[in-house]
Amino acid sequence: MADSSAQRAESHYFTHEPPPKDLKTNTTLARAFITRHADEGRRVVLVTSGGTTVPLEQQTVRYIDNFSAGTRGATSAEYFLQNGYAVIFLHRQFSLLPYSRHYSHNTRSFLDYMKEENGQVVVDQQHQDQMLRVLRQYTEVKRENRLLILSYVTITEYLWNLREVAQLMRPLGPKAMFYLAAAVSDFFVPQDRMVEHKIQSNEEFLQGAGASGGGNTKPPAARTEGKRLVIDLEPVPKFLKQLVDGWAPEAIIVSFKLETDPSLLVKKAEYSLKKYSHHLVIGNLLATRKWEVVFVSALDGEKWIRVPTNRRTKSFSGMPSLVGSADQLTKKDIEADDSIATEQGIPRGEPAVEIESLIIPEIESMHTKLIEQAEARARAS
Ligand code: 9Z3
Repeated sequence: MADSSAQRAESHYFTHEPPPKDLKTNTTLARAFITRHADEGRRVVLVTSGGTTVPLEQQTVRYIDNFSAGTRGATSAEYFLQNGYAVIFLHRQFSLLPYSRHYSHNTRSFLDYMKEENGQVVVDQQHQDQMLRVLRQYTEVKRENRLLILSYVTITEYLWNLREVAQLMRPLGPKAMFYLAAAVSDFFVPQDRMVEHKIQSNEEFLQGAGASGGGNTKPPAARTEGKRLVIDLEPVPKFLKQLVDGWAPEAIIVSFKLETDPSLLVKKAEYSLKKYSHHLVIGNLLATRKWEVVFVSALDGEKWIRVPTNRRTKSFSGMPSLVGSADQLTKKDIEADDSIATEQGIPRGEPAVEIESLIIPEIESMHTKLIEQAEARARAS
């Protein structure tokens, strides 16, 4: 059978972009983790989380990055663990981690939660309850060995890890799930168009035009022209197609679609579902992502999940006025009808609800249905 264009793009990418140095270590850890949980009949989810960098030089001083702190991924991982899953957490190095996220990347230092008492370090009274809850969950997950943490930095490191781990997850069949929350760059600098050394800004020290790849006639993708820095990126091949068709054909795949224009969100999510024929696209707007998301799936069509107004988490960059703006069906009635897949009848002043606590149970029941369907198909054949 002739190679599809997605297969050709895959093989071109992985022959030209070298694997990360720690790939073997990661795959060794992932293989042992997957085997153990497969033997125990557990569901395993690969959660991807955080941004990806696009280096401009081989000895990288400068790179392109994006906004993602990894909140979605780290928070979701905790709720998957709470729901009994084993979690492979493939995250951008130094982005948020499950459990420790409660005490990192804040305006407060973790030291602010502590005090000295009789020469000992102790957690101060007002944080005891919450920290004890988090610590208990973390300790249990560690004891049961249900969380494997792997990291990447660049887009290429991310893709290599995703492909290798996906292939290792194949024996899990429909018990494997991919939850692709990482904010993945759409554009990159191919290795053979990347200069080795730091791009010079001083015209007196300009380098020759050569990139590393012998015989490449294209100029370096990032270069100075006169006083200007010119960056000419190439598209990252769309690997979702390969994940769905080739790397993990039986797994349940949940992808995210991020937009800033409310009028595009649902259309783009539907387009993605149609194009890749996977199980679920979760659409979110940058400005409202902590309070609402839309599920687009073949199983249930379009379905909004929304945190009630009085239970929303705080967000400095969020824009409350945009909640409901991408919801073409119920746009006008959001305040009156925030009952869709949310907890109801919550009195004012109750603690904030993380939207992931609503997302994960929905996905878990969808996973259950899909596993049952796969088992029924297997029995019938
Ligand atoms: C998302 O849409 C995530 O929900 C966010 C989470 C990145 C918005 P934070 O890390 O933000 O909590 O601050 N992730 C996926 C974005 C993405 O790159 N999707 C690809 C696309 O839209 C497809 S897999 O093409």
